[in-house]
Amino acid sequence: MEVPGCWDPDVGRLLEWRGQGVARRSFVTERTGPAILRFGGVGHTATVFVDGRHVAVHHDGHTAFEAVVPHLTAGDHEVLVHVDSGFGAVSGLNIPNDYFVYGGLIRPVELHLPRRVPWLQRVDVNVTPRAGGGWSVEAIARLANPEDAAVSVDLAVRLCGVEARAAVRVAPGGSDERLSFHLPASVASWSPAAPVLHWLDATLADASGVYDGWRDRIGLREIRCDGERLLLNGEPVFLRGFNRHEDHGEHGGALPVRAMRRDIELIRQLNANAVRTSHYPNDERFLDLCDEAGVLVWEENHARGQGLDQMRHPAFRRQALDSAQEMVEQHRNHPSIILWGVMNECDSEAPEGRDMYAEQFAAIRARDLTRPTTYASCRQGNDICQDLPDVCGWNIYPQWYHGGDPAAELNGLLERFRAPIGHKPVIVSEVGAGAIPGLRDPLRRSKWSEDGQAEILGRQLDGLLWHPRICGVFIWQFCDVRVDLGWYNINRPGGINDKGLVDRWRRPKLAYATVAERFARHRDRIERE
Ligand code: ADA
Repeated sequence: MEVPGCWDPDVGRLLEWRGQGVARRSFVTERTGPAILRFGGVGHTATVFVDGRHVAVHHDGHTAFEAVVPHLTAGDHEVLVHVDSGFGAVSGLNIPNDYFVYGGLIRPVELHLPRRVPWLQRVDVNVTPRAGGGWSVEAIARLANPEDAAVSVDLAVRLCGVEARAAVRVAPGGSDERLSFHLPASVASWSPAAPVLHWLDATLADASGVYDGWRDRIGLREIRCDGERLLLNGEPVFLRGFNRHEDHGEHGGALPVRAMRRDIELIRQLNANAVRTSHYPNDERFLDLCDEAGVLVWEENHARGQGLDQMRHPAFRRQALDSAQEMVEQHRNHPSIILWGVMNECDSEAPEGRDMYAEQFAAIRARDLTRPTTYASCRQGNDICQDLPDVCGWNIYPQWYHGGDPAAELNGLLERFRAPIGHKPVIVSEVGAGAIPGLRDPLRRSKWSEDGQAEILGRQLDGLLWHPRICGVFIWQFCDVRVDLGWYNINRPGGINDKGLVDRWRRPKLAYATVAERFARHRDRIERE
């Protein structure tokens, strides 16, 4: 099979295969030294062996991991990845769900053969604006030290023509070293209108010279809550967004970059400015494209719709927390990410669920205080966690799953949650309606028709987009997605969640024009104000 790729796309003999598989590949090294295998995402549990020796295990297909072999002799080698896409004991996050859990090496795999084991593992930046202009930058270098004794090294970080250096003593086991410096106001900031990116370069040197380096692309921008508003670089921002699954009629869950690029083009043509990575951390290459295009991202950890029983799965708590932590640690340098979300529609009614929400928000805040936190709830009146995030997100489906006026439903929730939310920003994190591509109804009333979807979405947006209390609406959803077999008969004709504005091959439905028009009108009026 292709890597990246999934073994169960829409056609082929493995269409229904849920379970175990083995990927095997030989490679040759020309000199003896360390080898690092980096897996962008293996769906969903990977156990990695090099030359028959176990080197790594990782749960969940939506975050990256590394397998390090400190000493590989020159010659022929074999990497073998045991992949498990099965539901059951091994994974608490992957269950039969309203999307498809694809199996295989769904994101890129890299083999690095450095001269020595890297000490400079990564550099993260915290960027904050300075009073009077310019930016304060804190660069946090994660250093490894596999020796038994402390070692002195010179750390240097360069960004936008400014260099910061320090002589640091790295304790055995490693340490985080922080360098702070300022950038002048003349350095271009990052915004959706002008998404300027800068290279950050870091090096590590000892008496023999530079022996390690790190390079990453960053952007200078600030996102924060200000009462009921979200401010981007000090200005209120309204999120007109799409929920997007990594799913495609041709590529399954392993989209090539050209397909990701196309999605971003379509999202921009729809006059949206934001994407929610429902319901898992996304491929880093998609986040890179969002950085470049100035698309704002609500990224969330993996978990969708687990009730209390499913949250009691012995692996759920640990794996959901790992997913949140790995997401922040791996993606925090992406300027496009402006919100960290957790556990879509899990049990936020029970005290046990509340503990898990609180634990995940604490873990995120311990790693990154420069972005607000959020989660999308469908528990409406019974939710007991609305006080926990910085931004509240509500999934509502007026006119689709039940009748009712969209603005009245939102007002009801605002009233109900008045005390716990106070003046926090509120986002409608999901709203939408389904349509079977090609099904038409000249009366625009029939459920599942393209006309009906356009009609309902129009009404939903007319009721919500202009509501003065909210700062964003995310439509469910950008593209149709395949669902698990277990969901086939729950309002999912053809095994598809068909609330997409485009189908699984990105062909637009009628509602495409409706949404593009509403979003454009909203954008133009906000810009005029
Ligand atoms: C939910 C959920 C989505 C999807 C959607 C729907 O609110 O968060 O994953 O299932 O509803 O289509 O009903």
